[in-house]
Amino acid sequence: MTPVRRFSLGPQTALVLEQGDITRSDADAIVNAANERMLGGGGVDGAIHRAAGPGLREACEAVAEVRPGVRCPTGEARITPGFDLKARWVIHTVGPVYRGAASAAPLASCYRSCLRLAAEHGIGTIAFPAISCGVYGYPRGEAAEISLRSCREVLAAAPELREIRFVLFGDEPYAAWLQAAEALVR
Ligand code: AR6
Repeated sequence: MTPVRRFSLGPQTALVLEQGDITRSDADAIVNAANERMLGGGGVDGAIHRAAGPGLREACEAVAEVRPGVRCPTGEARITPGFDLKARWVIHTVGPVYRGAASAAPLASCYRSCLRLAAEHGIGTIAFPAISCGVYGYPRGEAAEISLRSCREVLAAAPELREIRFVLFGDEPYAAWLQAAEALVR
């Protein structure tokens, strides 16, 4: 059995923590921890591109560059269809490379930007990975707290959002999010 825990993040929004592979999620939108070029990479980004098929790469290429080589600046988000995924949408965001306390604001901005896009598209369920917690080196416990605080802050602006899920890959990120939720959420 995959570990799953449910919490309530607001009057209409559930928080679901689960351990697993986000590419298999049936959420309306899954979030990709991308890089600024948005053309794929390793980790969850590579897994999402493989599972979504070549259409995702083409859709990412079509996203306008804001400056040479940058389609999505750190802390921002862009949306594409999900192609071969169960999810209808992929929301690509770019977390910060961890550099201590200065990284908190851009990480919080990722979560807010994703939920803003979700609200604009009437998305009911969104699944996040542990943004920045892989090669970008963010300590999991700090990232978990920032993620939950940021999501809770913008809930009021996303009235159609019924469920925010975190799909955590492995025991350690799952344990970090569970600890943060038990401390911060009812
Ligand atoms: N499902 C859910 N989570 C996953 C999966 C999966 N299938 N695969 C890995 N993770 P990372 P970052 C977890 O490195 O730190 C890429 O090359 C992983 O265990 O994917 O934001 C991009 O192109 C970790 O907990 O993303 C960027 O260049 C979390 O996802 C760069 O890495 C994030 O790890 C972004 O680095």
